[in-house]
Amino acid sequence: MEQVLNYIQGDLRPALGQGWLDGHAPADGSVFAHIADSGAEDVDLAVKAATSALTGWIAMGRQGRHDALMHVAALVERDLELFAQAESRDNGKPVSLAREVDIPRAISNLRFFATAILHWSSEAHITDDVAVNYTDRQPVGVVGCISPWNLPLYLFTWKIAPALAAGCTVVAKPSEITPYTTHLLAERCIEAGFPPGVLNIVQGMGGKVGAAITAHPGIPAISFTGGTATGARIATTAAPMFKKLSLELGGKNAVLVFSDCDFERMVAETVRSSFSNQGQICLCGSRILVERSMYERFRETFVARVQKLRVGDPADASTDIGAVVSEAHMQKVLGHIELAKEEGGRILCGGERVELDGALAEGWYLAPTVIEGLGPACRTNQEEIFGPVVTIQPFDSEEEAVAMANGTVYGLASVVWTSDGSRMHRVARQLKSGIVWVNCWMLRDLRTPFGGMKQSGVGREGGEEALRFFTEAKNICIKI
Ligand code: TXE
Repeated sequence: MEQVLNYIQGDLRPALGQGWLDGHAPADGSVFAHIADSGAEDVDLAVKAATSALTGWIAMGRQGRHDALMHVAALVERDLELFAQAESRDNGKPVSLAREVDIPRAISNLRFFATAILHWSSEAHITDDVAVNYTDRQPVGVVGCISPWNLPLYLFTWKIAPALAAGCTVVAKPSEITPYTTHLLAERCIEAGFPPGVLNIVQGMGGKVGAAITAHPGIPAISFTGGTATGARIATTAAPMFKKLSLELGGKNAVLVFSDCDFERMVAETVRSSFSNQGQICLCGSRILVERSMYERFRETFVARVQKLRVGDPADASTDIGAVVSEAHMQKVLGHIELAKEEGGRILCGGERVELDGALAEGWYLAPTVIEGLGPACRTNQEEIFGPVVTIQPFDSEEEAVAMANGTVYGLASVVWTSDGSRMHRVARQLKSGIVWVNCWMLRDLRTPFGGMKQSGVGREGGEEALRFFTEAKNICIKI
């Protein structure tokens, strides 16, 4: 049995309490690893290590931190195939996706922020002939980074890279459901001679490790990605302690399809935005709104394409849809499909578990599911499902489409398909979401602000936004 250990003060070690959790392979339901089941005492050890490493890490300067991060990135790139296989086994995603998206983007995150810190500068404000003000941005200190299971190494590095580049030291917690590649990362940090204590990874349950990070008085800032309910719990603990908080939470993203769009491109991308990573990306479009004049054509073409997607072994290069992340999550998604039926939804395709043969018979597979016949206010169109399930709804006017898109408690991302240049801007500006993609999806530039409105989150990640989050701005005013 493989072991997923804590990485504290530069060493790999089991939890102080010696407890272990099971690590499952969604492809076949087997247990392949034991994960350190850590607690508050392990977090405390990690905070002590991070606190003593802080001064030395800052003293290494931007160039030193850049070099250290680039070294780790190079080792991950050297072992890209190993990381991709491991991510696929732990998460159930097709290995092709891990190879083409997850791991390359994790490497890009490390390199992007390692380089960004070299170019980053701060402001000066000249107060007439009276004074000079300049903004000094110093690292916040020891920060907590808590990440989810859907894009394990990708979202983990999205947080730790800017924190480390900015000069913070880190106590990080990956999801207990998909921790394996962070263990591999820790091994690469050791190989690279990364300074001990600068990055600490504490494995284990959210309610224990995550809660201990959130409540620890030695951690003044928390960056979290995960469910909205967990985000609310973290905010409840952190707010009275006046911690800085960055929360990237759930979504119920709308795709607005206008009849003047490029139909072929739109359908191909909408299949992708619906079902990539088994629909387990916070940016997936789960409510597809289609202008009525194109609705029938869209439905026929879209459903036919979705039915062609191959659900199968994540290790197989021809697989489009792998396994969902856990049995509990599969049951949750199936529960949402039952609810949709009770609400009067018609299942146009999918709607059930897929049972594969042989060694994969116990795996957690779901058929990509398209549902129609539900209004915007029902629970199916309001609650995040986070699986391979989308609804389609017709609309009659631009105003109605915008109102439907904005009509949930979430506001993470939206997608607009149109060829009308004026409409692109008009609609994009009215949508209440932190990200609007026009005629594309998941096209990412790491310099752009990333995050959600309403219950999709607080704060922004990405580029300078992330570097600002991990630093405290101090204005220094000098009288001339
Ligand atoms: O998230 P959780 P899960 C959404 C999606 C999904 C739901 C649950 O709707 O179905 O969240 O997913 C840690 N204090 N998203 O179970 O529980 C936990 O261990 C501190 C959206 O993964 O929020 C993990 O490391 N931390 C999303 C991380 O929080 C706690 C991506 C996320 O876990 C904690 C994934 C606590 N009390 C899921 N409880 C997105 N927006 O990208 C748990 N954790």
